[in-house]
Amino acid sequence: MTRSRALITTGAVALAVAAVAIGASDGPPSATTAAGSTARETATAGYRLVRVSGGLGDTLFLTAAPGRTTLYAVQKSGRIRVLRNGRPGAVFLDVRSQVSGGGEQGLLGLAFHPGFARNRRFFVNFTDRSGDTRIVEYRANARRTRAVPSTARTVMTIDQPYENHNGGMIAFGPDRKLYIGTGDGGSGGDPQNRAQNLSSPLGKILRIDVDARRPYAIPGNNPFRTTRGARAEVWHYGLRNPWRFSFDRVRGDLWIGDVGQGEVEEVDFVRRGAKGLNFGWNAFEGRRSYGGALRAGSRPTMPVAQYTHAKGVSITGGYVYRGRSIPALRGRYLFADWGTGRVWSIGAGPRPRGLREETARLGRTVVGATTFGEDAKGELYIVANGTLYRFARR
Ligand SMILES: [Ca+2]
Ligand SMILES: [Ca+2]
Repeated sequence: MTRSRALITTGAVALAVAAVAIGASDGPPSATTAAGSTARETATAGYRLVRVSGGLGDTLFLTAAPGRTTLYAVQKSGRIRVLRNGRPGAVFLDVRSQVSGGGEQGLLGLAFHPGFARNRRFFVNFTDRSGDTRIVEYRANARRTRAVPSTARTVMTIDQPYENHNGGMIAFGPDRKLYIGTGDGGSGGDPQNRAQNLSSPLGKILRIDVDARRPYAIPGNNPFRTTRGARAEVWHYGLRNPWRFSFDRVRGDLWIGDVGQGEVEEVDFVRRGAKGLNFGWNAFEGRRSYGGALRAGSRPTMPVAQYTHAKGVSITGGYVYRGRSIPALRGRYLFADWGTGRVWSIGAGPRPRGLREETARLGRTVVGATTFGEDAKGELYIVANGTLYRFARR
């Protein structure tokens, strides 16, 4: 059975990210798992998850604009809403008429330019009516309360061979370049071996410069810029469907949650500035051999953490906690499983270590966790089944 991340809208707003059996029945898992408590884990440690509000509908990303306290909720069906007291308020952007709405399709990503306060630029990632990936730039109005539709400018279009595995994360790195996570294109098992093929933009993390030239320039130090037959945008490769990556706001390291095929969910780690890494898919699923051929002459970078489908279904990568309110979580990368709602953390640093499950300490699971969110102060949130939670001191 093949599994992938799917985003399934049921009814008007309910969102589910399903373990999909491709070619079989698609749907959310029928059972949830209770908090993964063990004898060593107690609820006495100093943090918990506080429910902030419900009503976030099909929100699958949450972020703040640089220097602003406002949180923005990205909704799969095509709108970005400004959160007011944790609830969706004013519409910042509406591209509902432009997006496709299949299981893993829709409005999938948002990145504010680091200079947003001055230049009002931001970028979105969505699948268009043809099912292809589009990165589009907009500018906000002078008060920065909503996008100006007439400023839309397509930065990049990526043909999608299948409906699933569209990646979707976009984020500016500490180097002010725009990073774009693409899935392997879809189906199951990466049948055309795109993730290991540098001539395909799929199964990659791409890196572009949106300041030097329009629509974008290739940064001079991209690793495959002069490699024959390679897409010059490629920064890392060998990914299956990176459902959320993030940069450690203190160290600048890159963390990737890569959704597994049928058995293994993984966390990948890249020290700041390292480039051209091959994360192994589809030769490896996690640390297990999967059977595909590695790109000739390359070596795989193995995950720094993984778990099997005994404990989860589909990883949702998070952030390194760099907020002030929870000392016990400071400097730890948090991630969750969409299907079972378990939460884990691992210590950030030059060599990540100390993987531990946090579910029991948090006192609850977060089944349906579509995304983490990091606010301007580095405090962290989770959105699960349309409900917003905040990590808080106990
Ligand atoms: Ca696809
Ligand atoms: Ca891998």
